[in-house]
Amino acid sequence: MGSRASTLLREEEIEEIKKETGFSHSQITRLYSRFTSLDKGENGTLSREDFQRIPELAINPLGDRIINAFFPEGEDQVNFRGFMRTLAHFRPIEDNEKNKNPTASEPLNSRSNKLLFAFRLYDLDRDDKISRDELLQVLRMMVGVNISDEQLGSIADRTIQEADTNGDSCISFQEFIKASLVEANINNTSFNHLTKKIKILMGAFFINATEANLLNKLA
Ligand SMILES: [Ca+2]
Ligand SMILES: [Ca+2]
Repeated sequence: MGSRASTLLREEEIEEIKKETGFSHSQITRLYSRFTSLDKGENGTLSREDFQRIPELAINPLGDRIINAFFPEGEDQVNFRGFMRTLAHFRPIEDNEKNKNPTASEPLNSRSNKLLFAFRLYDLDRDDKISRDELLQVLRMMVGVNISDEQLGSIADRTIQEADTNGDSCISFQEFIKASLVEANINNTSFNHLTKKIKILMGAFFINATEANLLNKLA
């Protein structure tokens, strides 16, 4: 067993995390005990391997991408504070209303922060643009095996065409926001269910609906 002291969360830390993330006191203590149970090294941080033990992430087609999002660039450990900051993106948007604090900066679970989080799941090379290749990689993870490369390619092309307003064949964050706001106007029947999936994938809804499960599983 690890030392007891390292598994205690100080009251003032809870307050700070509460302010920063919008989680309630009881959610924070629950997630802390989940965090420590995942922390097999008992050193107050989680590694990628620790995350892979979360069943919800292990079966999620984007699990690796989501796990990646917990880690600051170039680091392979995340502490409880960072863990909570990332998880805060998964809180439903409507929770903001309950804990409204007019002096606070934009909450991590705001629509635009959720979209930025989703955007970064695509933008692997972090050049602030989603290339055709990056889009294809995610599509491949999401749609499974029954779609030919050719079909996937044309879905990627179409999605980029739709979203790309400055003609650089990539999707910037601004274009991503706009594309996520615009309701489906593609109505080609053979791609219908897939385009729906892509729309869901691209919007904040994706973070809300699919990934809220992650929070439920953890808390
Ligand atoms: Ca990129
Ligand atoms: Ca563009």
